[in-house]
Amino acid sequence: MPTPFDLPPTLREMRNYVDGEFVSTERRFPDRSPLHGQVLGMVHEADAALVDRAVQAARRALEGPWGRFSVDERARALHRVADVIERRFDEFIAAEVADTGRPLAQARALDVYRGIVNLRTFADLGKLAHGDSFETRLASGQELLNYTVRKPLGVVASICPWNLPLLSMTWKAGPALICGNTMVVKPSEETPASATLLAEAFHEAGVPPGVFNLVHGFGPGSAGEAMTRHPGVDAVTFTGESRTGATIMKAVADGVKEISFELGGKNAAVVFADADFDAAVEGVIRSSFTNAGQVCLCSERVYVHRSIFDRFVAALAARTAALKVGWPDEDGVFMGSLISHEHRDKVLGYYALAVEEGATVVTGGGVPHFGDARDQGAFVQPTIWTGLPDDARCMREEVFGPVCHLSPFDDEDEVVRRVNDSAYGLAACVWTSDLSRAHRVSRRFHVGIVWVNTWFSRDLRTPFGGSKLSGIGREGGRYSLDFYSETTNICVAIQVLAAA
Ligand code: NAD
Ligand code: 6OD
Repeated sequence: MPTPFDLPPTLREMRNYVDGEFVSTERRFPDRSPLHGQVLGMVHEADAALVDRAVQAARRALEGPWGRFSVDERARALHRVADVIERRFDEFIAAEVADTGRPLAQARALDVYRGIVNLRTFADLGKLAHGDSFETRLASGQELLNYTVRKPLGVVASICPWNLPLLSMTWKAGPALICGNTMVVKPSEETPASATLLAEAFHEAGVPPGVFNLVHGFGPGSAGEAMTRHPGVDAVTFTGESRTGATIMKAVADGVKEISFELGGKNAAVVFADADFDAAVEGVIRSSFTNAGQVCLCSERVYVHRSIFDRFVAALAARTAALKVGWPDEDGVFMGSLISHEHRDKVLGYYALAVEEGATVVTGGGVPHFGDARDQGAFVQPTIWTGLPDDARCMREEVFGPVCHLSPFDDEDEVVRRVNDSAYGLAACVWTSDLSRAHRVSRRFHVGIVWVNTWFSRDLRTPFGGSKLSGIGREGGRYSLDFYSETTNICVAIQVLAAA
């Protein structure tokens, strides 16, 4: 068996990064491996006083050097950070894999790669941000020129989840910083490692102190809550569970802060009878089981046309049972562990609940037994259910594990209604070879993102986000630039009229 993954020695103590310095604290918590349950390193928890120092440093940087940088200078700084990540690629991979237990190949192709691409994309897009201008003639004859200017929102608090740690942090830091904001960033308590390396990358790239501050800790009663309640924070960008979003919304209400929320999902995939069968099977494998189902965009509800239902269930089950689960560096491994043993208990709780609710477990439904050290890891089997009614809890609540339920459907109106019958509204997938149908049903789904005959990849200039419990607002491309900017309209009289 290969050696269980550990953090690089430099990450045995993970400190906060405030005002350009790495800051130790008295209070520390362990970062545990989901692969073997042992402590990987100690994390220095920020208290409210350190969060306050971070917010004040961010405010000084906003009014100081960063505030005076041109957009070109900010873009160059972000490119330098991306260069450092590229140079230290293997350390970032090691950090991401040790914290999450995911396959090395995924960390390479998705997590760390997107960390670099996010920063570069927004560095370049920021230079294209522009405003509006309107010329107006009033009934009085008065002519006006209106034009808008973009300014930073100010100090942005960014609270991130554990499922795609580096991707989420850079997805927010790229646009926030290119728009001239400064930041206080909190990674999930489950994934402090790549965040600590990201702070090192900002330091090494020579980004001025206070522009990017990192605080470690938890939510309630810890750094997360202190960030949302701090009066010096101007905006909060949060990705995580819908329930946490509701708590944060209440915390920021008194300060009437700007918010952007990317929250949970209970996404559907719809397979029509005319779909390319094999492509749809592979597509559902990817959309249901990538990252062990711990992607907000994963399909947990799959609706398959009745005429191909039995064949599809059999094909998907055979493919699923053959998926390799194991250590991050095993040949051909598709799925690593879940994020933690606690999360495994939650997922296994849903596996048991589904059976109580009357599901047929087509494949999986438990933990794999390896008979070696992998039995210490937070692994679960990829799982397929059938037979649940649409109102079962397992059909309505986000499991956030490698599981999907397959239901048959008979016609288009019915399936659109069932897809939309959800408290969430993040994403959907459609598998069909009928182009008209693809366009027709896609626009009827109450979600922020629809993929047709594919899943996950998209152009980063497009809007990303969800409706209903899945979030508020859109990020991506100009949508991010708009969220992270304060827009002022300036209205100028072309002629100064006495009575105007
Ligand atoms: P979570 O809500 O438990 O935690 C997210 C972050 O919020 C963590 O950093 C946590 O410490 C912090 N936090 C928790 N309580 C807080 C509080 N009261 N005040 C301030 N901060 C607080 O989410 P998670 O378990 O880390 O992530 C998984 C969830 O995130 C899933 O529901 C998933 O669907 C969702 N998610 C959504 C998207 C999206 O783009 N829509 C992307 C990734 C993850
Ligand atoms: O692809 C992205 O840009 C993105 N923010 C993905 C988030 C996935 C959620 O788990």
